[in-house]
Amino acid sequence: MIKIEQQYENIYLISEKTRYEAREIKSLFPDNKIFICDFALSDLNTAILNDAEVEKIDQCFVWQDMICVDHHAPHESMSKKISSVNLAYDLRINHPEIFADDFVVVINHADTDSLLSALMIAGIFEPDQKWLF
Ligand SMILES: [Mn+2]
Repeated sequence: MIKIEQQYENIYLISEKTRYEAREIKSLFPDNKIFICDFALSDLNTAILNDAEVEKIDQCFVWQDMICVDHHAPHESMSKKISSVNLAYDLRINHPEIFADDFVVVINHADTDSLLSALMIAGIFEPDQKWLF
């Protein structure tokens, strides 16, 4: 059972475990638009590995109405060295329209790329190139 460990503004740190299904995250925030930063969904990864058609916005996969800002996806676009911060930056710069309504940001750990990508997606930190890797 996942639980919310910490909340700051619209950023939620959930308990860390090895696998997450999309529905587990959605059940925590059933009424919200959800951005996931810097961790993977196992069912999304399965779809990617099976070459399923998965919608993308910029370099981020859209899965079960959630936008996954995560560089861990098993996809060729992520095989180069890239940080979730870069994905967050590009999304913020290129797609301001998807941030117009209320939303939540979900992270499952609190290292640098997780926090920076979440702060940028949440709109608390302005996107700045100095944080790119
Ligand atoms: Mn991380």
